[in-house]
Amino acid sequence: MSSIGPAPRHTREWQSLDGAHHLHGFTDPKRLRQDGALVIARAEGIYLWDTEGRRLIDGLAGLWCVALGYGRRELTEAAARQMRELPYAKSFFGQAAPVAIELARTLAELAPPGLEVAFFSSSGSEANETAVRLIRRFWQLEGRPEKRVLLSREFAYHGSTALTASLGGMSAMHEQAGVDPGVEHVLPPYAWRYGGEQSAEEVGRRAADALEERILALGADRVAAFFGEPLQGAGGVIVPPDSYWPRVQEICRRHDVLLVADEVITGFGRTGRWFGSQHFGIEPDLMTLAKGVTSGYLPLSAALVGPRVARRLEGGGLLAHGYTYSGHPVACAVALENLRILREEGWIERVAEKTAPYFQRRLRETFADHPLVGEVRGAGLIAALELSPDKVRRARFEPEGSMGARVLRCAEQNGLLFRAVRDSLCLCPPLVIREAEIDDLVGRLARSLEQASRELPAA
Ligand code: PXG
Repeated sequence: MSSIGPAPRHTREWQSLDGAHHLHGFTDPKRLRQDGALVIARAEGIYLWDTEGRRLIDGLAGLWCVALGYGRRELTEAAARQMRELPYAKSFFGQAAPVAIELARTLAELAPPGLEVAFFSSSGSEANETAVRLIRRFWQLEGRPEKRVLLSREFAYHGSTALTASLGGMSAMHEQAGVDPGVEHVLPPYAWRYGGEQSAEEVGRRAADALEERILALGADRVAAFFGEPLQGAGGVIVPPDSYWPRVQEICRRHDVLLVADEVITGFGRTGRWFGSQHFGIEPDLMTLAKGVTSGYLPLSAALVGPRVARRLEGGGLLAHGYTYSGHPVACAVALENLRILREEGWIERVAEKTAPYFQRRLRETFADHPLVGEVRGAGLIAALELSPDKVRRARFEPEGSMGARVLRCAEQNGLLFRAVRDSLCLCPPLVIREAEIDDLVGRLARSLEQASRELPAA
């Protein structure tokens, strides 16, 4: 076999080179040097293999993105074909590649009505940056340039660029990146954490009302937009109750605040609908997309713009915004092929009808009564187990996150990867996961939770 890529090395050698030369995102470098990176060599379906030949279930679909799972040859071939034909084309100065135009048309067809115009970029962060740029331009053109404040929620994740780190609601990121004075955060509809005696529906109404109070306190004439993930992924899979989004929608309309749905995780079938907005009944003015649009095989993202903003921009002259890789033809070709497969093979219907109900039921029947599991929450093929040392009092582990990290370590030993956010174990497997594989995942998770709780000091 001809060799592609770097010469093989032993795991320890990879780890030592990695520790010396590679700075990782969301990783403590010193700790990584001690522990050594988990070096992944190859993947197929929902499984990864590390350089020791160990097989692991990818319970987070990479980083919430590998919708079709690994090893889909059609995606590889679409990329190779496009690379041979036209490996690069810009979208600046009125140019475009046919694949970029075709992808924009396809997204308009799949998206909720009205969201018919796409601005392409390469990451979720850039798509949200684009949304901010378009929103600011929109209010300028409306003759209301003082509408500039951006609202979002605690525990939101909207990216890691200088502005989107502020736009998200992650305190660790705020501590390092600062918070832009033009961004404000409000209460999320996180019933387990903030509910107390209140029902989830009441917390949903309270969180929506908190948004309105902030708009009123700032003055609606200063507020440009509200950004929200239909359900909050990286914040710990926070699923809003039914009371939340209709009220938020109504508040945004009444105060003329643009509503942006960040569908970077929830887009392309994760909830069992094409978009989380459809699942929760949201009618956003703009929508941002990334991750699942290419199943993560290549970087591509988009901001979709609804009719009100699109019409304004149309009359606004030159749009002074763009990225070198906007509408990159190879990424667009992979996205088109990924969307074709999702559509023609009926994966999203399968998630809605079969896999998601099975996944949610198996998690609930296995973990809901576990003494350390305060709550099992989720929608579609995304879920979290919120761990608590005393679920009646909804106590938190000390320090917060310690138990989540411990279960995660046990799970890796048991051949399962997922994400621990504080003490919420977050699962987001590829959409192509089968029922038997869900059983396997649930079994490994249960074993890991048992092992981690046995390590707990006696109360
Ligand atoms: N919006 C949402 C909803 C996301 O989940 C982004 C925007 C930013 O996308 P890019 O492509 O710029 O990374 C994301 C990304 C985590 C974690 O802690 C989650 C993401 C990224 C990094 C870490 O689980 N999601």
